[in-house]
Order: sequence, then C-alpha cells, then structure tokens
Amino acid sequence: MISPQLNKAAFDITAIRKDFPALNQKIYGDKPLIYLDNAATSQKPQVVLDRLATYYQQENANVHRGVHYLSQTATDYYEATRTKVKALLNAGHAHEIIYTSGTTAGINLVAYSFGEKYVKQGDEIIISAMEHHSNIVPWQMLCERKGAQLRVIPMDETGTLDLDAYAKLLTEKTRLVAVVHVSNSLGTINPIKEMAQMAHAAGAAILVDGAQAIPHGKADVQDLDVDFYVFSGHKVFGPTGFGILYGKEKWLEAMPPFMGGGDMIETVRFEKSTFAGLPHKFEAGTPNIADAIAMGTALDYVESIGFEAIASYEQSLLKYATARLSEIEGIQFFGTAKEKASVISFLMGDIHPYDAGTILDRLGIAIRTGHHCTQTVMHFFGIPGTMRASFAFYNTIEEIDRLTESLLEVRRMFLK
Ligand code: 7TS
Repeated sequence: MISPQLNKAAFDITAIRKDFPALNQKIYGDKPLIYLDNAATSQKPQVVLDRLATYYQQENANVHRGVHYLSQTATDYYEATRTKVKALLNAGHAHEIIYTSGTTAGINLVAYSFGEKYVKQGDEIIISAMEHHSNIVPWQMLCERKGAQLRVIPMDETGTLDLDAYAKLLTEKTRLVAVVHVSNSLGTINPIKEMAQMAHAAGAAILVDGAQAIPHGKADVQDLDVDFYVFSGHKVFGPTGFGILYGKEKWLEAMPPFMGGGDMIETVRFEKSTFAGLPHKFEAGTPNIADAIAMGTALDYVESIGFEAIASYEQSLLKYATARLSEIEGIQFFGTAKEKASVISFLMGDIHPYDAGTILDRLGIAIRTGHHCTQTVMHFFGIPGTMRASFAFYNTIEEIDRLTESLLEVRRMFLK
C-alpha cells in the first residue's frame, strides 16, 4: 500500500483546500463535508466566485455589440477565455473553439450540424459501450432523422474497449465515431489517438467526449488528431452552464449553423440571410458572458497548480483508494481497466447503493449512487447501479480513510 505521507508530496494540499470555500464546511451540524462526487461537478475556487462577482458588479454589458467602455471590456475578457482554451487543447486556431452550455450541448450541435450535412440514409455512426447518455441519445435522434444506423464498440468485463471489434465496425459506411475519452462510471481512459487514426483510415470523423478527461489533464487535439472535442466548464472547477466544442476548421466552416439568431449573422434580409464567420456562426444570441469569463479564471487557477502535478497526485489517490477499499470484504469493483482516471465504481455485497449512499451522506460523505447516466453500462454488468467515488486534486488520504471506515460501518449495519 502507498504511504499516507503522500499528502505532503507534490503540492500543498492544505493551502489548496483553503481556496475552496465549499470544502471547508460542516453538514448535518458537525460533519466535515467530504466531497467525492467530482465526476458530477467539481467545487469552485474563491477566485472563480470573485470573478463572477466582479463581472456583475463592474463589467456587466453585452458582448460584440457596443462601442462603449463596458461592452468592449466585457468582450475582451470574454474572448480571452477562447485563447486560454485554445492553449489548453493546443487547437490550431482560436476560432475552432466554440462556446456552448456544456458537453451535452456540444455533442448535440455536432449531431445536428455535422449530421445535417454529412449523414444520409444507410450511413453508420459508431459509439462505444461506455458512453454517457449525452453521447448516445443525440446520435440515436440523428439516426432516426436520417435513416442511419448506430453501431456500438463492445467492451470487456474490465471496462476496456475491444479495438479489434472496433476495426471491424469501421467501414466505408461509417461517417463519424463518437467516443468518450474517460468513462464517468468506470474511469477507463480510452486510447483516443489510436482510435482517431483508425477512424480516419476508414474515412470517418471522430468526436471525443472529454467531460471527464479535462478535469484531470490537458488534451492535445492536434496530437490526438480528433475532429471534435467537447467538455463542460463545471467539471473543471468553473461555473455551470458553460462548455466548449473544439472542431477542426474544415468541418466547422462546412457545417451549417445549429441555432439562428443575433450574433451569428452577417446580413439579414427577408429573402435570405448570410452567416458570420467562425466561431460566431455557432454562437447565436447573448451568450453566457459571466461564466465564460470566470471559466478563464478557473483555467488559470488549474494551470497555477499544474496539470502534471494534479494528474500524478490523483493517480496516487486512485491507487490508495483502490487498495483501501479492497480491504472491505465482498466489495466488487466495476471498471478495472489498466488505464484509469480517479473514479471508482463499486458495490458491497447486495447492499443497495442508494441505502449505502444515504448513510454515507449522513456521515458527511458525498458520493454518487445509481446509473450515472450510463444505463447501458449498468445493463452490461447486470446491475441497477453502483456507488461511485470520484476524486479531485483537493481530496486527501484522510478523506479516503474516512470513506473506507464509513463503508465498513455501513457493512456492519447491514450484516447485523
Ligand atoms: N459525458 C460524460 C462522460 C459525462 O461524465 C457527463 C456528465 C456528460 C457527458 C454530460 O455533461 P453535461 O455537463 O453536459 O451535463 N457526467 C455526470 C456524472 O457522471 N454525474 O453527473 C453528471
């Protein structure tokens, strides 16, 4: 087992935790909050909260439309986030970064716009066996609209995708592959670079759902050579209601707009309108200005800690938590792939995850229970749901110890 000294390594966890007001509270009177539901959403550092307040207190104005001071200031800050995201993803151009309301919105945009232009009857879309509902349903809706077929890359019992089966699914009918980078219910890190090469060799585009990847590390869209990459700001210590769609220029240029309205046009006549260039073509209406700006602050904050330090610390937490939880008799893990992020799904004997989760909650520990918006994963394992602990860089060894002790307590209660 790894030494509990780990806390002192890499970075100053005590200082980091002070940056997150939500972590420093007691719930149910006297229980220090142990927040282990980071895959659902992460907590926000004070600098992000301050940035939101500053925007509304001093800079509030609409963007891209004013000659006045506030509008220009807001526009500058709003656009600065685009440059930060471009760097985070190593995109070729800032205009390949499209602001959305989140991962779900980004996938729906591509399913609609790419689908509208490139997918026709008899074509195929490939997804994987471990997708979040938001990377299944939009493709089903597209297939329904177009008379296309959905194909699914199978996985094995460890939660590892079968790449041989994937190779066989790729044909001249495949228009697009949509696959998750890191599974939210199993933690599996998929080999995206290899999967992108395979998709491209078959003449298909690839969209990657990075919702669970970006909180744990950067993604280099040029090195991975992916066509689309989406993620949500709220899982990366930023505000809710803001997300990113990266798309290769050649696709975004060719795709029709998703929503029509203000800001996305060049000229409007009753007979016909023309559209703005990238990225505005895909950003109709008054955008989520405050959250876009605060997202830039969140990225600065994460960069100040360092993605590499975060990744290595979280890997240590994952190893420690896996070892500690393995001490519990009858525990069963779901998702034991070689390459994993800091997400652990498990069941304890036949104790219902909801019952265990409710007791943990009363002890101050927040985990998620249920299907985690991956019903097809639960169906594969023949279970209704799991308990899931998901760790961020502000979690500690002590919290994992408390989780383990509390689960042992739950087990004792149910075995009585
Ligand atoms: N894709 C993955 C892999 C996700 O984990 C999630 C959210 C989404 C897409 C959707 O993101 P949204 O921000 O558009 O809602 N996952 C979870 C979760 O695991 N628990 O709550 C939300």
